[in-house]
Order: sequence, then C-alpha cells, then structure tokens
Amino acid sequence: MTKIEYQRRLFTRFGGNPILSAERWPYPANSTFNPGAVQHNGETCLLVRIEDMRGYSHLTFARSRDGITNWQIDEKPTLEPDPAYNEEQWGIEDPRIVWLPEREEYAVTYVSFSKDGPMVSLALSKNLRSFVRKGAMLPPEDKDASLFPRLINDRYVLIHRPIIRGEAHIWISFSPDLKYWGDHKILIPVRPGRWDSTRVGLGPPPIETSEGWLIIYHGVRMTVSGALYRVGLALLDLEQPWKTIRRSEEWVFGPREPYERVGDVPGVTFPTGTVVNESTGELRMYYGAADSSVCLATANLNDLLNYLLHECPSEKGDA
Ligand code: BMA
Repeated sequence: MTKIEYQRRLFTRFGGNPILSAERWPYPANSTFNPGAVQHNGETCLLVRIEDMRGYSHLTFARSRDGITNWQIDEKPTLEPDPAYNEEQWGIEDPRIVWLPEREEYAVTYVSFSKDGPMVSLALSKNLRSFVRKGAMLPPEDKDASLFPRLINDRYVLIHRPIIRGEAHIWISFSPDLKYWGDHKILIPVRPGRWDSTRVGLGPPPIETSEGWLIIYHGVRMTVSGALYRVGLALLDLEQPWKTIRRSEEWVFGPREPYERVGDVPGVTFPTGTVVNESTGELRMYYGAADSSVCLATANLNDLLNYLLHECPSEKGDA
C-alpha cells in the first residue's frame, strides 16, 4: 500500500463539509473556524472562533446532538475579549477544551492577542455557560496550548508553542497549581527540510490511549505562495509525557478540497478539537479550513495507533 493510500485511509472527510460557516451564523461574522470540541450532556459542543468585521476574534458555542448536523448556535458571543484583561485587546482565538476530573470543571486554553503579542490564557467553567478567567499562563509569544485531561504524577501538564529566537517548536511545561509553570522542555521540534519545517503546533488536546498520549499536531511549510498547514501524529509516554515514543514522518492530512484551498488563508487545515466514541473507536476531528469554516474528518483510533506503532520510526525520547 502506498503512503498516499494511508493518507486517504486514516482520515475520511465528512461529505457535507463545511459543517459550520459564517453565512449561517446568527449574527454578522467574517469567518468561523478553529473550534475547541467537547462532549457535554449528550451533545457535541464546539467553541468556535469567530472573526468579526473589525478583524478581532471571539468564541461562540455551537451545539449538536449528532455532532454533524442541526447546530444550535448561541445567539450572542459566548466568550468575548474582556477589557479588564489587556492581553485580550485584539481578540481571543483558537480554544482547546479539556475536562479536568480532579477539579470537576472544564479548562479552556485560548490565544489572547494584543499589541504585546499572542499569549496563552486560561478560563475555567463548570457548565460551559459561565467562565472564570485565570489570565495569561506564560509570556508571549505563545500559542496552540492545551492542558492534558488529567493530572500526571500530581502535576498539571501543558503543551504549548512559544516562539523563541524565531524557532517555533512544541514545548511541554508542568505546574502544581495551574499558576506557576516550570520544567519546560521542547517536545516536538520542527524538522528542517520537511513538511513541518517552519512551525509546529499542538492541534486538539492530547488523547489518552493504552499505547500512550495521542498527539495530533499541525506542521507548517512556507512556500512561494504562502504557508501550508498540514497535520501529523505523535505518541507520548503515558506517565512521562515529555518522552515522544513515535512521530509520523509524513503528514496524514492536509489541504486538498476546495474549501481547504480557498478562503481567507488558503492551504490551511487546522484541527483544534476531537470527540472519541469509546465504544466504536471512531475519532472525530474538527478543524478550521482556510481560516474560513469548520470542517469534520473521521478516523479510527486503532488505525491511528497502528500506523504510529508499526509505520513510524521510534523517537529517542529525552531522559
Ligand atoms: C496560526 C494561527 C491560526 C491560523 C493559522 C493559519 O498562526 O493564528 O489561528 O488558523 O495561523 O492562518
């Protein structure tokens, strides 16, 4: 089987893509994309990034029983930039959501944007209706952050993507209290010369499996006509998540359909949320297409793990 067939086999696009777009938003919007995803009270809840006509972003929930159709969209923005938080002056973007069982609440990590540069901020919520802001987590420039969906050895663990000396690698950091972060390490570096040579960033929150934490990440390559945002996979050790066990050499998903190739930013597939059906093993990946719409692709969780374990080289994790 050729690799291109693997790409087709691992993820299948929903035939009715895009599932959400600005045209059917209940209030004026330029674009709707890069949604956080979570299953709550029998519904799939997508916290969608909306860019308004000023070019600022906020976040709004769309909820659906089957996760595909009949989306009920909040009539007004769910989470807007808060003037009390200077770092949100130019908008809030690209949320990732996890349920933290130890605290019995959701944690939303999102990008807060201002003249000082993008940062990662945290908001907590018991019910996905009201939110308690915890402010910026780390200094700029930082994006693409998610907490792990449980404590690991009594610490909260964060994946994020600072840009340091112009280099955009994925990092991992640890905290006893969600406030003070340390033990920072590079987790998934860019790979010079390849499809993920310019920037890498975490996609949806890490997914716990029997084989390790499944990571879906985006990799960027600059071309003469702009950046190409494609998707790769990695597997992290369950109890020592700073150790990468496997990483796909190739991208497993990337811009191909017209709605991924045409839009405000052409050539972008940007996954930010997943929902896994524990009984069937179906993984739904919600992603932003061309910074314009929300789309859906599905995969089988075991296929992804088999691909990583049997088709991808093992990585030498840091000690
Ligand atoms: C990244 C983020 C995403 C966006 C992507 C492509 O840096 O800002 O929000 O989807 O670029 O434009």
